[in-house]
Amino acid sequence: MSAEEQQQWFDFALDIAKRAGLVIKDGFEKTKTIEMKDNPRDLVTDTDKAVEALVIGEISKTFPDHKFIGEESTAAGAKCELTDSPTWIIDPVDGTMNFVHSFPYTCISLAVWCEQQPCVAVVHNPILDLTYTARKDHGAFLNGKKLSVSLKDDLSQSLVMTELWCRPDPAKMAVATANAMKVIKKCHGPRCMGSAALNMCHVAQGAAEVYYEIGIHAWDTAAASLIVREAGGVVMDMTGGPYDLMNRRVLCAANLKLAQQMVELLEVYDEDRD
Ligand code: LIP
Repeated sequence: MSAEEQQQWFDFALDIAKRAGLVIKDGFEKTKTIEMKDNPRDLVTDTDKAVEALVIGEISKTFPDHKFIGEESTAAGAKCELTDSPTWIIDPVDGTMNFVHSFPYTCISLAVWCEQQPCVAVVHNPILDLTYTARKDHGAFLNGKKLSVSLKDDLSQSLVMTELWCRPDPAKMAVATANAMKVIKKCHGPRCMGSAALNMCHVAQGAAEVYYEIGIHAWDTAAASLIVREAGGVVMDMTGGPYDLMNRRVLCAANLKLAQQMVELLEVYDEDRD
């Protein structure tokens, strides 16, 4: 990837994210057409589908050789495969449950990965007008203001973000519940807001110190993982191993000391890879 390509991809990503944001905002207060995917809490709306179609359609016109990994395309049967080619990884509406309830914590998450590394990221919440951006080696920003993670490195003084939802598998539910109980006792406060991408962006801006979750997908973290790292934070697997875009879990923190405290605290389980 050249510097010119990175700038071109970033400019295009920011523009299409803002255009997609208008579609999300238009649908936000309206009655939604809602379908259930894998379980009663895994939802998709007409807006999710319309946004992904808009984004892929526009990108394909400008970058016909680029590849895509999209939440709704994958749900419709498209292959979820990351190659060395420039790949746009799209969550058209992250926090769909929030969108369905008109709870203003929802966003489009858009990343470009090249040679299997993130190089451009945009996470845009059109309801609260919050636009998180990053280009590899160029820092992370919120509405154009440079971001830096929190300086706290003591878990007992940290806000820890995660999501609490009912896992149909009792063994997985037991792990998630045990983790939540341990975190509640050890941290300053837990926060569950319904969007992985925005949770990670709050770590990047220093509003929270940690986010972890098992059960997310590549499109949930593909953009925000770059935003956290460019803001000085760490992104890794919950086992302490390297971040794995496709393994359905993530741990991000303001610093390695906090991340290590979380690795020692948390149990993990495996999900089928994306
Ligand atoms: C959501 C994630 C969230 C997770 C939800 C859901 P979606 O993504 O952002 O972290 O807990 O189950 O996966 O489905 O709204 O794009």
